[in-house]
Amino acid sequence: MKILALNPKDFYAGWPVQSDFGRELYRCPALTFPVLKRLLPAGHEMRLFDGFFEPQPMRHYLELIRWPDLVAVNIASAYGALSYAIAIKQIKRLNPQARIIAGGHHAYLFRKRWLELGVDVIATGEGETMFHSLIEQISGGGHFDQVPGVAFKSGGQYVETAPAPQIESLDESPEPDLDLINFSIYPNYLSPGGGWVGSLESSRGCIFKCKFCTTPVYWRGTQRYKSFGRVAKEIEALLGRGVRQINILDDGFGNDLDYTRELLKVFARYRDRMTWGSFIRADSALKDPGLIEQAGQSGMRMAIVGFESVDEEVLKECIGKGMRVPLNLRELQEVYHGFQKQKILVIGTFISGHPGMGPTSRASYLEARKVCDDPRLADYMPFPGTLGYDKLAEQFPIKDMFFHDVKLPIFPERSVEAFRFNLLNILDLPRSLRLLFRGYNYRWYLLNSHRYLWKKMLRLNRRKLRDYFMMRRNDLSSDQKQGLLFKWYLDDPNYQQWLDAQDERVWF
Ligand code: B12
Ligand code: SF4
Repeated sequence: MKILALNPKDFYAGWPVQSDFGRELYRCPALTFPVLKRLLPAGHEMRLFDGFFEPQPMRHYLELIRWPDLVAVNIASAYGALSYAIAIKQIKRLNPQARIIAGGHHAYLFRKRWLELGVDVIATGEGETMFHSLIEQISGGGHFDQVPGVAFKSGGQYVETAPAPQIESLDESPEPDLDLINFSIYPNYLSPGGGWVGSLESSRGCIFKCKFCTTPVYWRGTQRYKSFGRVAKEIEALLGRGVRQINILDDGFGNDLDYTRELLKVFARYRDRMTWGSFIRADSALKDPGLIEQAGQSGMRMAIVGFESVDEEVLKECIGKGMRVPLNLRELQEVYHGFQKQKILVIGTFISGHPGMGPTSRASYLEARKVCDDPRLADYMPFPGTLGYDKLAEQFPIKDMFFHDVKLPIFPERSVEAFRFNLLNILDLPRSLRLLFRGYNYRWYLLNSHRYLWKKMLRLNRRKLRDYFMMRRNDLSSDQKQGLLFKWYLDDPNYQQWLDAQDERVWF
């Protein structure tokens, strides 16, 4: 079979700021399909197209989606859901024989909805223990009910097989097939001298149970690790491909401090040939302040720190963050200075909009700015199936979370705080100047995020303006606005004809 692994183009790109703008900040290849490719039975071919980052003209894209017998997608987030839904409809129109399979956090949480939108089979968890037999069944015309960990429709009925077992150690996951990745679309941005960004998964899952997070649900509360030998082997393979920056993919990086210290020793062996970045919880750095120095000396140049809030009560009650050490603003500032000393760029992520949290104001922005180089605010996004959802949904009406745009309030009484906060961030000139003169990684990050932001903002068209003004209307609820977007993009034959007739470049 010919299999196309696909990240679709941005068919719906919110305006003026794209909701999944955050993806540019951590630009790197996902390892989903490089891992799955290793699990293919013999005789099948897989190609990967990363439409998030690869600037292919529409004509090539349309040829590409006519090519496969099977399209595989990883649907991660509500921000991208509409673009994925448009892509799925387009594949069904232009290549009706192709089957579509999907996995990932969002596909798992909304499996029934995705099946209604045209996906044929949903993988409900780990690919390592089911992908091989899924491909065998599809190519042999067999039945999906023989495959563990899938959801599909049979005779109009929804069917879900028993969950696929999880591998015990992450060393059992095959080494990613790097041939699948077009590294040239991920340029190294943490150090001068060129080269590419590569990705490394040293652990999978997370032991914490934050109320909003999909990770503990998707990975069933587990966190599994790779051995240090395996990590070193993957680093060497990446360096051999011209990679000079490694982005760690772990959701739970730093959770096991003993493991992390040893891992940093492995990274240190390669510090002359690579820099690296990672997500990390604020309390990991607080618990072991020596960790930041060790990380800096092993080549760390970027940390995305999940602060969520600097208020301990909010963290406990609204987010369920389960901090291992009490935190206060002064200590967090010290952690930030520790990162600064090591020339590690700190992107701080915060959350707003939960009904128990106060409104996020300009003062909150200024406070957030004290603990990081670049504060980013995201909406509190309660997905059905996550640990805090049911209780919250009993107390408050929540908008349909299948899709999200930062301009749509999730709870009726809230406003679009994240949208405003991130605009403040963009307009914050002193912050930009500080970044500009601090060092290569800071400067590149600043210039690249502005380049991406303005590029997307200037790509204005009639459709984007229509969406924007519709979303500003006060007489419609978030669900009604969302409904209109879906109608305009999924049910309008004029839009579909226009899309299928495109030839060269399209300004999404
Ligand atoms: C790399 C990455 C990205 C890259 C994607 C790169 C690319 N070119 O595809 C970039 C930076 C672009 C990105 C963007 C975003 N991301 Co992201 N991303 C990741 C990250 C760090 C790694 C993914 C990965 O490679 N994992 C390793 C592989 C091996 O694991 P996997 O993908 O889970 O795949 C396994 C199984 O899930 C399963 N599987 C998955 N898909 C499929 C499909 C099929 C067909 C099958 C059979 C099996 C299968 O099999 C695989 C092997 O077991 C994950 C976190 C994580 N640790 O996974 C977040 C994550 C997926 N991202 C997330 C988010 C929120 C986003 C953004 C919204 C961020 C933002 N604010 O902009 C955007 C959304 C983009 C969009 N439009 O959808 C969340 C999603 C959860 C959620 N909804 O809350 C995650 C889980 C991080 C988190 N914990 O918050 N991301
Ligand atoms: S620490 Fe991070 S990955 Fe782990 S449950 Fe909380 S938000 Fe999710």
